[in-house]
Amino acid sequence: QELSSANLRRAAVPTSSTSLPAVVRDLAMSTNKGGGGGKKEVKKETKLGMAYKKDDNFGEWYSEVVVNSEMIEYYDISGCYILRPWAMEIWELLKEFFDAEIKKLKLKPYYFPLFVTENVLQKEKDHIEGFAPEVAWVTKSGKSDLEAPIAIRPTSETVMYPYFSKWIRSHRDLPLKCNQWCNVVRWEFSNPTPFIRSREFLWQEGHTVFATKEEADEEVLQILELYRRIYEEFLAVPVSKGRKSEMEKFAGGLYTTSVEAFIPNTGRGIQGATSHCLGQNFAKMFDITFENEKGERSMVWQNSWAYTTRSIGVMVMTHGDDKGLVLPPKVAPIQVIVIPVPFKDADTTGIKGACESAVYTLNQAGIRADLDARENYSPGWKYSQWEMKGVPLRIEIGPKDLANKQVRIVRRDNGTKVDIPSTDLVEQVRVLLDGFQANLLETAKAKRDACIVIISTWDEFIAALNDKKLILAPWCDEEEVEKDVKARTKGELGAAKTLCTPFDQPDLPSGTVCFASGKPAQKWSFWGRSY
Ligand code: 87F
Repeated sequence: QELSSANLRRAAVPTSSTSLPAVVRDLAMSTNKGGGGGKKEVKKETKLGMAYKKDDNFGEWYSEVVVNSEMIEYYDISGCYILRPWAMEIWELLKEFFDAEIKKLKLKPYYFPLFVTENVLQKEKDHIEGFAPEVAWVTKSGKSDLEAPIAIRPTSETVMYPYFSKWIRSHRDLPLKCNQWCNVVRWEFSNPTPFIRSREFLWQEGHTVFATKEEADEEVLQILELYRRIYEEFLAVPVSKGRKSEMEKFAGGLYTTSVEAFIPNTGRGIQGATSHCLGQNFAKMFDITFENEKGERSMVWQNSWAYTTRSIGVMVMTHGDDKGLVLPPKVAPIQVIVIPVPFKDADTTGIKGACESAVYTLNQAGIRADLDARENYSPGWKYSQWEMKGVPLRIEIGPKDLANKQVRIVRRDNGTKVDIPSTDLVEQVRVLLDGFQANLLETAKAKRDACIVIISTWDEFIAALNDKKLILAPWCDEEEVEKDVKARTKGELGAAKTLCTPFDQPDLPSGTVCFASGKPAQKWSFWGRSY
């Protein structure tokens, strides 16, 4: 099993390695070299599993969770991280869902090169200007300088669109619907955080081309709905769909929609994914035109949209607790971990057989179950490790369970235990997993909703901001006013800005004024600090 064999081997030879999961580190430092060991010792070790608490030191807690759960290994280039199977398998499950859905929308898979010439990148210069400091360049091969430096894609508009221009000739070539799964590099300078802000990350980028604005508008929302489903149905993270302000939208596009999540512990909003209508800006820049049915030259309408591995980080922040990660069943690489609990002279072989049979039965039913049969670890030690990795359900089978033809199931989210007859295994596990998934979303939504405050004045706004709230405020929708709010809230924690204008708008009684300018309010918008 990948789980920890390497770490376990390392643990047997205690070193100073700080990259070991805390439980393994503690084990390595304990006097009991055998691992597992006496009951007392195990208890002490499992307690030491997590050094930080979510409510006490959120930043350290987060780093500890992603490392100890074996999702992430830190790398020796700042802002770059190793994604281990526990993270990549989640990414693959999300990808499987999203790919199947966009296939229904007739998206085709592409792969464009990683590199782009300076010349082409500059074509987008109006919009690239703000982003320029983040572009990474290759200037040498071996010891010799390249004839001209080439950039590593921070996004692929400039890589793709010259070829869209070449491929699109007539209305019969439309729509063109392209999606690629790849890595991109943005050399960020503000504090890097695994998944949330890294210098290289994984994403899908969709780029589509239509003959009419109506088709483009429709697709923007279809994709946004898929992003909502990724967050809410898979990651159990509540999000708000909405539209970005003129200041926060992608400057190269016509309008930007997004799904926005909120992290109660830090009081920060976080953009979950974006779906842009690019309008005809890029069509002009890259000369993407077609001959319409009347035989006239016409400019295309374009969209682009993306979600990234950041989504995994948002999920970790939302559900994790002081014991480590908590995974929603729909994305858990292992949904059920089966642990034999042998006792002194009990029928060890019988217990192991019952465990194997439980795993087999669950796997046959399409449930991701696995057996932890490692003999050098005590059951208690295994419990903590699988709790740290966030596995939703743990099944324990001991002598009493064997005799009674039952299994004990323990939930990761609330620790409740139930004994169920082995004959009902699949049915009961299904019910528990579904309940677990629903409970995570409900709990997260209740926590998020408890942070939303509706304000009407500047004083209320500042009070709510200091109180780490997600602020819903009546706004005049003027760019100057958003700039002004940014300037007036600038500080160590970062300025407040609009997160989005939710599509789901509360009533706006006439006469309502903007909280910041006193002018007539045009809409309700979410405001706050953000990632
Ligand atoms: C960083 C460096 C260079 C964001 C950048 O959102 C360029 C850029 O164009 C850049 N950071 N952007 C905007 C990306 C827009 C758009 N691209 C396709 C998306 C979705 C996927």
